[in-house]
Amino acid sequence: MSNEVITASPKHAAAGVDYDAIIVGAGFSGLGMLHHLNQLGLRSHVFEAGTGVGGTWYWNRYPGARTDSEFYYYSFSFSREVRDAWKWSERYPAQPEVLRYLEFVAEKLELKQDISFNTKITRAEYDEDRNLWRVTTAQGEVFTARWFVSGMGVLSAPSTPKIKGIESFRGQVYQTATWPKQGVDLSGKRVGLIGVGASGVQIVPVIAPVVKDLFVFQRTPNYVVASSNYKVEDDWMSKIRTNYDDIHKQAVSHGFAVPFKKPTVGAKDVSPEERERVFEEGWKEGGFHFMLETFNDLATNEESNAYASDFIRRKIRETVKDPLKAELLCPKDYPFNGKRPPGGHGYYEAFNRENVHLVDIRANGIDEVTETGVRVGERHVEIDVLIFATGFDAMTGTLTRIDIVGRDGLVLRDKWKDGLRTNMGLAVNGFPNFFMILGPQTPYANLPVAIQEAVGWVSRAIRYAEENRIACMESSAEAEEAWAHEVHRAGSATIMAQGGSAHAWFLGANIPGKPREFNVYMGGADVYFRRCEEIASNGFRGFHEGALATA
Ligand code: N01
Repeated sequence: MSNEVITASPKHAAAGVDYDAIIVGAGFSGLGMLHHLNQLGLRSHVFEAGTGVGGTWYWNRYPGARTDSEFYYYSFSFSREVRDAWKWSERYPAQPEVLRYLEFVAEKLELKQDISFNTKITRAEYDEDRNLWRVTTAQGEVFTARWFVSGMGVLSAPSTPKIKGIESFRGQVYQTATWPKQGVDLSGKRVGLIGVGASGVQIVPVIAPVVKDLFVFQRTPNYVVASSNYKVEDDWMSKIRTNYDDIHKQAVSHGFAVPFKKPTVGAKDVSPEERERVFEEGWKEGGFHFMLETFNDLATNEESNAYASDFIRRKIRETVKDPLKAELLCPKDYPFNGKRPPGGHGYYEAFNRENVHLVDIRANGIDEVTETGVRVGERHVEIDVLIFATGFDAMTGTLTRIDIVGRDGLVLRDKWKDGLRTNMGLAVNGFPNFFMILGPQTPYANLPVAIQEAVGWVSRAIRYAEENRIACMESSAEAEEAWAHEVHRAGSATIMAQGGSAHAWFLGANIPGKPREFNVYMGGADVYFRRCEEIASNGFRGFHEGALATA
C-alpha cells in the first residue's frame, strides 16, 4: 500500500466549509451516498482508508470469499446506466467480481474524482458555534463540512481474539478481513483456521485441496445451508435487467429485503411428508431460500425451528462420512438462525478429505499459540500458517473505534457504553447533521437493498433540511427511546433472542464486554422501510425536533 494521498481538486461548497458533506467509506454505502448527494448538487467528498473502492469487498479477499446472496438483489438498481451495462457471471458472485462491479459503479457514475483514497478518518467533531463537522485524517489534515455521513460498514471492524502466546508464533498469521492484496501461497503448508462463521465456512473448501493439512479449530458449529452456485446465462441476465425495478419493489416489501415468495404456512402446521418435501425443495434451491421461502415461522416458533435444525443435522450426517466428525459438526445447543446461517459451497464435503482435520475446542478454547503451532489441552498441533476468521465488532465497531464527538463533547462510543440509542439506526441525539448508512438498529436484511433505501432516505432528509432552511437536523431523545423499545420488542419475539451459546454478532455477544442487546432490527426490513417513508413524508418527524437554529 503506498502512502500517497489522492485528494480531488476542490469544487465550490457552501461558504465557510470545505465540503457540503463528508462521507466516510467507499463501499456500497459510501458510493451510493456520494451519487445521491451529487444528484442534489452538493459538493461532497468521500474519505476511504483503502487504496480503492469496494469497502467490505476491497478488504475481504480471502480465498472463497463470495456473496451469500444472489446477484440480482445484491446490487444497486437505482442507476439505469449501471444496470444496463453490467453483466454478472455467477449466481453468487465471488469477491473479485463484486469488487469489479463497485469499481464499475464508481467509473460509470463518475465518483472517483470525489474520493480521497488511503485516507483513514480518526476523528470527527461537531463544532456547535459554527454548526459544522470538523473531520481529521490519520495524516493530521482537517476538513470541514455541514453534513457528516458514515458509510463505514456494519461488518468492517475485524475482531481478532488475543490468544496467549500469539506473538511467539514463528509462522505466518492472517485475518480473513484484511487478507493481503497480493494473495497468499498456501500450497503444501500446514494451515490452522480459527472460526467457522460465514468467512471460515467459505475458505475451508477452497484451500483444502491446496494445503498439506488443514486444522479447523471449531468452538461452535454452524448450520451451513447448501448454496447451489451456477453460471448466469445471457437470457437470465437480460430478464433481470428488464425487471430491476420490480425486483427492487418486491425486495423492499420483504422482511429480509430480498425478492422472495413469502411462505404462508408454518413448518409445524403441515404433515411430516409435506414438511420434508418443502425443506428438500428449499435446500435444493439453496442459500437464503431455505431459510426464508420454506415456512413462515422458522425464526419465531421453537417447534418449527427444531424441524429445520433437525433437517440440517440430517444433511450433515448424510454428507460427512466420519461419524465422529459429523457429530462434532452438528450444532445441537442453539437453534437454526441463532447465528446468521452461512451458505456452503462444499463445506461439509471438505471434511471427507483426509487432510482436513476438525479440532474441537468447545470445552476450553485454545490454550495457547506456541512458536510452532497451537496447543489445545494435551494436544499440540504443528502448523506453518494460522488464519483468523473470527468475525467483526459488528454494527458499532467502525463507529466506536474512531472518535465521533457530538454536542458538548459527547463521544459516540460513550453514549453507547451501556446500550444503543439511535433514531431508526440513521441518526443520534446529540450528534446534529450526522447520518449513518446502516447504523446499529437498522434491519437484519440483505444489505445492498437496505443501503439503497438508506442513501435515498438520507439524501431526501438533507434536501428537506436545505429546502426548509433547517440548519440543524438532530434526532430527538424521545424518538430514540421509542426506537430502542421497538428494537427490543421485535428482537425478543424471535428465535434469535435464544442465541444461547451462539455468540451471535447481531447480539453483540461475540465481543467480550459489549452490552448484549439486539444490534439490528428484527421486526422486518419491510416494516422498517414503511416507517422510514412515513417519517419522511411527515416532515422528518423526530429528526429535527432538537433543531436550534434555522439558516
Ligand atoms: O464471523 P462470525 P464471520 N476462539 O462472527 C470464532 C458476514 N459475512 O466473519 O461461534 C475460537 O460469524 C467464532 O466461534 P463462536 C455475515 O453476515 C458474509 O465468519 O463464537 N473461535 C465463530 O466460529 C456473517 O454472519 C459473507 O464460538 C473463535 C467465528 O470465529 C458475518 O459477516 C462472508 C474465537 C466468527 O464467526 C460474520 O462472519 C463472510 C476464539 N477466541 C462474512 N473468537 C458473505 O455473505 C471467535 N471465534 C459471503
